[in-house]
Amino acid sequence: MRTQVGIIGAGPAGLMLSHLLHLQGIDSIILENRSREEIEETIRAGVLEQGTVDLLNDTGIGERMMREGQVHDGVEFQFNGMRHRINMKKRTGKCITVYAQHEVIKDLVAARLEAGGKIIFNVSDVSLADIDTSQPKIYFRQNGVAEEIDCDFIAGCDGYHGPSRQTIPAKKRKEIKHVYPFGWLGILAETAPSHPELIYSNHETGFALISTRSPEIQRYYLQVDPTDCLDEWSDDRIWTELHKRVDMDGWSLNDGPIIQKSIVSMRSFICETMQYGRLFIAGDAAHIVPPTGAKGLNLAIADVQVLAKGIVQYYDQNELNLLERYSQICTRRVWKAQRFSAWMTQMLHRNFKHTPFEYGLQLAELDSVTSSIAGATYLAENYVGLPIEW
Ligand code: RFL
Ligand code: PHB
Repeated sequence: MRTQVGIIGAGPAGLMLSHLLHLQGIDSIILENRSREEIEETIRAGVLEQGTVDLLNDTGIGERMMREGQVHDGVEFQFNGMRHRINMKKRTGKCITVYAQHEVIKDLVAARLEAGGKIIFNVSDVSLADIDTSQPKIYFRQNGVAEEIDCDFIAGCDGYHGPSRQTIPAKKRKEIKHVYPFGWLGILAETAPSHPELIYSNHETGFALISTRSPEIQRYYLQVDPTDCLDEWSDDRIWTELHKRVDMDGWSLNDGPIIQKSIVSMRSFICETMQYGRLFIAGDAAHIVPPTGAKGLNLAIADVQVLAKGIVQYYDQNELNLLERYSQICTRRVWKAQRFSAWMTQMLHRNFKHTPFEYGLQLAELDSVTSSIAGATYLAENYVGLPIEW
């Protein structure tokens, strides 16, 4: 097989890249090691930055998001038994939209297939070769049969565990990691929304986050020990903890049947260089942020916006300038998102090793940010998404 851009991974990064390239007449093939059903059902992110929403709309795939997604002008922070609202719209002119990642995936897959795009699902043994030449290759197996794709560029959009990043020689990549002593237990519950906006709560027994998915399904998260197992968290224990961390005088969280639960650990990771030869890595393949800032999917989409523009510049003008700056443009913005995500994580989670003095400072920081126009504007600017600095 031959294509202009070989894309590994049908997550938000790979699918959006293929879509953007297609709109500019550039051909790509996506290789995905899971099935279509699996990628369309995996529960992950929920918050889309304004820039992500604008891109989906501008490229013709925002219709269902505009119908079913929920636009939030503000976000709430709860601590010391009080709630404080940050009006993002007023502070920045921008909003966030709550629309599940797997719905974005469904919309992108449908758009690619409808336009004749090629996504090969259920592949195995993907490996990359000749990435430092002008004709890189991807080897893989489909139904057990060995196949090869020759391409001009490879986009490694295969998440943290995919093979792309590992293909960059170890000496040429610097990997920086940080592990937080926190985990998130996430649930989907069948009940009506409890509150019109997201609530991030710092309670003395731990962090909790109230989010939503639809008028019928709600998404809640609890800070847990990252080594906890799901069988230690009965539904009763989850509801007791959630109520304790978010209920207030005269307000109680809606509960209902729990239809999904999972635990994730929290870490930051960044690979410094997102390019080697003709290989460009994007999204979680290149960086991971803790979910407290709601940035992961949005960073993946921003990366491929830069990459697509660089590839278009190459084919249109035979000019490599933007592609050569890809890594620098993206990592600068990724570091800012890392900082914001680490800040939100540290400010909102209960660190049980903290002294009473450190806990007091943490609450005072939340108080300072939410009670100052400058503080609230700063948080809101980052939350709704920073611009790409080309
Ligand atoms: P993905 O989504 O992991 O997609 C990578 C794809 O590559 C495939 N793959 C391979 N394919 C072929 N061969 C191989 N050898 C392969 N190895 C892997 C995988 O099957 C997969 O389909 O990466 P991408 O596209 O970079 O997207 C990143 C986002 O998925 C991720 O950052 C977000 O989900 C993070 N995240 C959030 N991001 C937000 O922007 N807003 C949020 O509100 C938000 N909330 C979250 C989150 C992540 C969470 N978890 C589960 C870690 C909440 C949670 C709980
Ligand atoms: C979600 O709705 O899944 C969600 C919301 C906010 C976050 C992370 C995840 O910070």
